Amino acid sequence: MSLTQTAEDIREMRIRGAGRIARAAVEALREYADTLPDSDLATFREQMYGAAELLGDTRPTAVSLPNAIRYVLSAIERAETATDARSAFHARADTFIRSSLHAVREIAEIGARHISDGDVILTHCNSEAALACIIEAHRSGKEIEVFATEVRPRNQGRITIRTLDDAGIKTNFIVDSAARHFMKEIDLVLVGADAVTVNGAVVNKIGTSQIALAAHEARTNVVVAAETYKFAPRTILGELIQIEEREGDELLPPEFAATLRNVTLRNPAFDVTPPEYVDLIVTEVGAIPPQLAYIIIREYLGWEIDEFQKPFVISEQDQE
Ligand code: RUB
Repeated sequence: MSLTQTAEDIREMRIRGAGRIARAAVEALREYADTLPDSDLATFREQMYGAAELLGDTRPTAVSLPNAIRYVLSAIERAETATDARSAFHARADTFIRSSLHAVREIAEIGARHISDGDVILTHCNSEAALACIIEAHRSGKEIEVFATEVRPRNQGRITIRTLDDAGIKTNFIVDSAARHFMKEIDLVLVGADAVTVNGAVVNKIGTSQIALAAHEARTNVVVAAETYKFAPRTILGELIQIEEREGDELLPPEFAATLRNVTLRNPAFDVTPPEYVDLIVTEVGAIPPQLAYIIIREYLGWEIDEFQKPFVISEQDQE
C-alpha cells in the first residue's frame, strides 16, 4: 500500500488501534524505502524523514507511532551509504514488525495469568493486546464472561464483540454509559493503551477513565495491556500526551448539526486515567504496577536522555 494511502487510512481510522497503526506505518515506510530510486545517502535520508513526518502526523495520541518510527529510522542514521541505509532500514522494519507481534503473544500469556477461572471481565474499545489476554485465558480452559462497551462514536465495540464471538467467548454488549451500572458484576477491567506516561497514567479510548473511576469505587481491579513501545519517553521531560480531538461529524449527522446555532460538537478520542486507578500494566517483559513505568522507559526503550530532546525527524544539523 502506498505511503499516502496508509497515512490516509490511519487518519480516517480504516487502520486503527495503537499496535496496528505502528505496524502499518513501519510497513509503509519499508515499502517506500524499497521503491525509492537509487540516490546518495543525504537524498535517501531526506526522503525517509519526509515520509516519516507524513505518517507521524496522522494520529497524535498513539505514542506507538513516533516510537516505532524513531526505532526504524535509527537504522539509517548510522549507515554510511544509501545502499547500506536501505538494507539496514528494511531489516530494522522487519525486526519491529516481528517483535511487535511477538509482544502481543507474550502479553497474552502474562495477562491471562491475571485472569481467574470464573472471572467476568469488562473491556472498552478494541485493543488487540487486551483481547489477546482474554482469548488466551479462554483457550487455557478458564471459564470467563466479558462485558464489551459500544464505544461511541466510532463503534469499535462491534469489532470487539465480533472477535469475542468468533473465539466462542460468552459476551454481553452494553452502551458506554452502562459501565458503572454493571460494575458490581465485574471482577476485572481489562483495556489497552495508546500511551503510558512516566508516572503510569494510561491514555486510552475516551471513557476509559470513567470506567476506571467506577472500578476504583467498586474496588474492582483495572489491568492495562500495553507493549513497551507504547510508553512515552518524552513525558520524562514533562511533555504531555496530546489528546486527539476529532471532527464533530462523528457525533451527529451533518444535516442535524447544521440546524443547531449554539451547540459546539466536542469529540476527544482519548482520555487519561491516573495511575491511582490502574492496578497493573501488563507488558511483554512482565506485569508492573503503574508506578514502575519509568523502569520500562529507561530499561526497555533504551533511550538516552539527549534523544528525548529531539523530534523523531532529525534536523539537518543533527545529520552533519
Ligand atoms: C484504540 C484504542 C485501543 C488502543 C490499544 O483507539 O483506544 O484501546 O489503541 O489498542 P482507536 P491495541 O480505535 O481510536 O485507534 O492494543 O490494539 O494497540
